[in-house]
Amino acid sequence: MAGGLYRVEPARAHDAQAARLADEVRAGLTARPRWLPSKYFYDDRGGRLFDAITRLPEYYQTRTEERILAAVAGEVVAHVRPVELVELGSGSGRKTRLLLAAMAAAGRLERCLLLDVNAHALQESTRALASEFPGLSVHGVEGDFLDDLTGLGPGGSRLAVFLAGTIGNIHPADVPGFLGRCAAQLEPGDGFLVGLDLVKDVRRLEAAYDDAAGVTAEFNRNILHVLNDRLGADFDPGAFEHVAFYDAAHAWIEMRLRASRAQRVRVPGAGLDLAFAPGDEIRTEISCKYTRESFETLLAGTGLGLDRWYTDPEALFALALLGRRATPRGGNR
Ligand code: AVJ
Repeated sequence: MAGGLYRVEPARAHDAQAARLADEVRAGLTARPRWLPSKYFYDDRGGRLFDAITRLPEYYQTRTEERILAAVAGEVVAHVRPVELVELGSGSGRKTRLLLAAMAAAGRLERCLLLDVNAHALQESTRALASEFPGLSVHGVEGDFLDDLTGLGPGGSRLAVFLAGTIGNIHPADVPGFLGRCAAQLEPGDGFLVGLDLVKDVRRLEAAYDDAAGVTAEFNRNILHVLNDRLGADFDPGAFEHVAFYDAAHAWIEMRLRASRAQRVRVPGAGLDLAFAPGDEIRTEISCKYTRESFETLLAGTGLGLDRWYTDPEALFALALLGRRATPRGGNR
């Protein structure tokens, strides 16, 4: 029970975060097509709904990734030899333990740094990890992986991980820039383990985002609850229908909310007064599906190279172990 040290701090002041939310919502809901950043799914209720998704029969991603990770954590740690684990978008942090245990077994575990948008989830997981791993120093940074990476500080003997296929939420055109910024927080020899959902049968993909129990639908509508809570909006989430489909040309799942009737919505915190016609849609998420080839293409010039590619027997999901190269050729801004 002898707990290690832990602390949580915001990457930027809370009023700056609130201003960013208002700006992003204003930009997204006045754009055509309308859209919202998917990081706003994850308030406490959204985090619980996502945890419920991970246990659905249709949502193969989490259990498959966990199986791969359990099999390869030791090899990843032996390859990178890290003293510090950094997790981007850590959420409830379950898979973090597998990696920390492998680092502890190698006798090199010192620090763990978690970056997540949900401060409560960070409080919970940092406290739990500090008590489970004696002597471990755990640091939580409340922020998002697109804007707050520099809050992670410099690398060195660092293994960074970005699991669950969350990189799929980033538009492929923005992935090389994102990877370059990740590389900038790493030193040569450091590792970056990335979870990727793979291209597969369309029915299997679509079922994973439109489950029979309706949990994903409720998760999707939760983003409207978040705008109600944080911006004083008066969305009626029940007046929006869950839409999820695979766009083969882009190789991504797209989730939308579709107005089921005409309605007016006020979003005072973003200064908006919106009119929706029946059938009007808001895009709430893209979740890109990769192949080894399509992902490797995005690595060029990022300062990261593919060291290992791990997958399950059915090739549903992959873990790509990237290594920080000594000579990046630009692309890290
Ligand atoms: C947590 C971003 C990996 O894209 O599959 C689950 C989120 N959205 N069901 C994903 C999600 C709908 C999930 N990630």
